[in-house]
Amino acid sequence: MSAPLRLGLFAAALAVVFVASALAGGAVGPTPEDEPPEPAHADADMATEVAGGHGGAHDVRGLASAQDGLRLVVADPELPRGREQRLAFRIVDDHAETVRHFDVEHTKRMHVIVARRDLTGFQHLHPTQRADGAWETPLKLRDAGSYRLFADFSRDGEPQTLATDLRVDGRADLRDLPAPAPSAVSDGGYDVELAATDAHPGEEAELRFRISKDGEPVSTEEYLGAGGHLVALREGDLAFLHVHPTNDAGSDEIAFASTFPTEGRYRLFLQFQHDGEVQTVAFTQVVR
Ligand SMILES: [Cu+2]
Repeated sequence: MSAPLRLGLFAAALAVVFVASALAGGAVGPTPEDEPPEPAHADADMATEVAGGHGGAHDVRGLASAQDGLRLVVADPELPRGREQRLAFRIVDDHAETVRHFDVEHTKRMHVIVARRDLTGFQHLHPTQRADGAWETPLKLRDAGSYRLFADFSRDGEPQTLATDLRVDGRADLRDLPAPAPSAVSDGGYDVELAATDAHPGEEAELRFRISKDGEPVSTEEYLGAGGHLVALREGDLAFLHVHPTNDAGSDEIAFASTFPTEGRYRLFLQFQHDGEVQTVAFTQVVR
């Protein structure tokens, strides 16, 4: 296939994903905004646009701390090991003013994803906004090493994912990415199967997860306006893909449409809710 044709197909695929997410976003309906401060917790939601809303084939998200006139600034990127600390950050514009207004996306105005560089230690948090516009959340990083912090939000209808590094001093015991496997167990003991998919760069792939516990199918509860939440991070540079669910809650199967931008290995972090508890489970996906 010629390069321009490939690029064209990829752009078309992106456009389809973007339209689908825009429709789904509209269907979420009224959501609590300016919610009272709540304890941040690792939870799921969402799902949206793959690789950004600007339609460019090279518009992979989460690789930069500044983009489109916005910048992510962390007050103190050094955290103690294994001890909860308050992490504070702000989004500033190109006049160095703190941005205060954000769109509600997946029922929240700010989503934070944290993962260590070796794709362990995944956390999904919802920080609270202070009166001065800064965001803060308690954060505990269990192991030493370099972590990636993603701030995922939408402003004036433009989805953005900015990222920067956090570090925990000490000797990091880095792990290899686990080999692809058809099943995995969530942190709360749910069995999750991923239907085999052939994923190719720039082509939409369907990711179908089936959930059970003690051999019985489990229907997921709605969480942050969706049946489940999936983040895909690319091995190596931790490029960020926020993937959209294609079915609702209330089924033992959660399906997502995802367009992986390049070959490589990706770590998929699925979150779903059952019995009021958010579950997290991870899979390795090869794209070639
Ligand atoms: Cu979130």
